[in-house]
Amino acid sequence: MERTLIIIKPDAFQKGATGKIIDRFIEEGFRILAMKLFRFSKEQAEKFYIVHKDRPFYSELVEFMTSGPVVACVLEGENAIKRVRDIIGPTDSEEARRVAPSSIRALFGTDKGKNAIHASDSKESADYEIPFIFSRLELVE
Ligand code: IDP
Repeated sequence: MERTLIIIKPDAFQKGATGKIIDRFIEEGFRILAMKLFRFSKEQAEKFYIVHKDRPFYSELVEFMTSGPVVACVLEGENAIKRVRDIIGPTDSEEARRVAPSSIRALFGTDKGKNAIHASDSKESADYEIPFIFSRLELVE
């Protein structure tokens, strides 16, 4: 069993896609261990995405992620990190519509930046991201 973090980004939350996205993960058999609606401060978003601090899109990413509320969930399942990454599709929503038309980014994303959803991309990321957003008390056992 593996745990991963997803964040429904401000674009998807704003267009009312939260329920459909969460439903998709339930249908795919994942167990929800935690869920939270909140809005990132600039400092929190900078720290959450610190691995990208030297990438050219870092400030754009931080600005986008602080532009409105988000919904974060911890999902549990076998091989959850890889399976969730497959379900969300490639980073660029346009590419997702070409190569993975039923993926979440294909269905709800706009482009490479506004791409509807975040998901941990490795065990190391999940181990950083889950406790960044949730305390132990907020995770059901
Ligand atoms: P990922 O979310 O698929 O793992 P990363 O390359 O880790 O993709 O980038 C993190 C996030 O940064 C993306 O989900 C997207 O929101 C944003 N991003 C990535 N590349 C670009 C870009 O070229 N322009 C603007 N935003 C980008």
